[in-house]
Amino acid sequence: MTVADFVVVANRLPVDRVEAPDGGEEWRTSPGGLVAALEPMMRSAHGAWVGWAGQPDVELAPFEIGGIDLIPVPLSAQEVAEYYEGFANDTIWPLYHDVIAPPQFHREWWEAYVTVNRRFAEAAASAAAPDGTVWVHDYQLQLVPQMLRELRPDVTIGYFHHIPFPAHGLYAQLPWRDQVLRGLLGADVIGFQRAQDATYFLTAVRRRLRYEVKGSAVSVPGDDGATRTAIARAFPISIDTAPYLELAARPDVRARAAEIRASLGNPDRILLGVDRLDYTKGIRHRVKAYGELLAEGRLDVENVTFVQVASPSRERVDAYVHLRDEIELAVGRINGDHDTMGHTAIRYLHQGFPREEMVALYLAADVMLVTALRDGMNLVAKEYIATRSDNRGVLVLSEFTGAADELRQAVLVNPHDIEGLKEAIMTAVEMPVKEQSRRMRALRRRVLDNDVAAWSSAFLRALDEVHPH
Ligand code: GDG
Repeated sequence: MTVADFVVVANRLPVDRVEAPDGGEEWRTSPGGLVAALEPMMRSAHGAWVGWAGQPDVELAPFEIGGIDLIPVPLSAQEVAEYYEGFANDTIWPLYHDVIAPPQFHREWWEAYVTVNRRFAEAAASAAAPDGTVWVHDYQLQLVPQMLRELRPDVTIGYFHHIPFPAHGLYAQLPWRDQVLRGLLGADVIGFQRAQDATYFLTAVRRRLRYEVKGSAVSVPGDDGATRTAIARAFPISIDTAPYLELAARPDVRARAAEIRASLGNPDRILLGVDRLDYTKGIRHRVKAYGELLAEGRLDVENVTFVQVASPSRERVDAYVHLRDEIELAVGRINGDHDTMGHTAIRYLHQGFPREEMVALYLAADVMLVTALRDGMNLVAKEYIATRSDNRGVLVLSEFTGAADELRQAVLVNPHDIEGLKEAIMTAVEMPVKEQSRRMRALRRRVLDNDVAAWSSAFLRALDEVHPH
């Protein structure tokens, strides 16, 4: 049995099962920013990661990869449908993203969520060393902090919420609103992306549970009559900048960027969108605005192309199936109306790509369109900025992303306002080089000085202040 001083708990283990050279299967670490941020800590403290391996109905023994102990939590196919696709992705996700899609409330999904959260809490409780630290991640596991505290009152517990926390009027719709607040308050530090998210959470705590709140500190009453303090505040997440800087400087990646431009007919301007195909990302709004600019003759396919990468996501959830149909209908119409033999209006790619190709796309793009209707942070915006070492390029950024709190020199937009979005796209397309570099310089400073390592150390420092060992 693994006993670790530092335990990360997340829905997914940071590994993917891939085909081995001998035709069998092997594990490969998935190159997420979270792994990169936590890796040094995982190695220096004896670290373990608790999570689902991604395959239903498979029981796996703990294993080690790259110096990190991985502790798989099994999920049955029914639990994947009810806890993950159901409660996490069809109840909490839409509710917390301002009900852009209607959240589905089902009691069986909630029961599965409780059962699975308990399984994660038990796995973390057995993995943590006496007086160890456990860092729980994201909306799939909101009950784990309290469940873990009951099992292991000696451990220090952090929780980070990667998505928005909604205003009280929306949060109050959740039939299990009090249980979820109590679940989160099991943590010593509850981290959010933006100050606004922390404020909404603290308002819900005050209004629903009537606990005393002073600044970012909540007095949480215990069974024994004593109270403990939980801190709720913002820790804006970032990216691991080093691999983006390296890839952006690599000659083969730069050559690939030039090749992409050439294969699109070397247009004067390439616009780019990169998103999981998700209704929160505002892909329809950006396609609509762009289509109108073409129809009005303000943009011309002879010299402008829009590349939209929409990587497949949550394909078994109904709302995502409908969204894909809507977007593909809109893209098909615009291309039908405006394509010429040599030029396309929208190059739409419903595919995932390796990171090298993503960086080549970022390098090829003159304008990056991030028009989310609601987004916890949006890392794509930060990745684009990190790759722009020549200080060229323009980021169009929705006000409703966490990133907008930090990236003030972007062209900020309200994506619901289609006329405003069209103006923002034109401003970006026509922006003089001098203005581009003035803005990009400031944006790059912000992103390079505040990378994911700075984020994780700020969070762990706050945890240490509340619960010093
Ligand atoms: C959640 C919150 C918050 C996408 N397609 C491909 C690909 N990606 C990569 C991007 C980026 C990541 O996936 C997406 O991160 P985002 O932040 O943009 O959005 P979510 O997936 O919704 O993430 C969000 C985040 O958690 C972190 O806290 O910022 O608000 O919703 O890194 O580059 N990567 C590759 N191929 C693809 O096709 N290689």
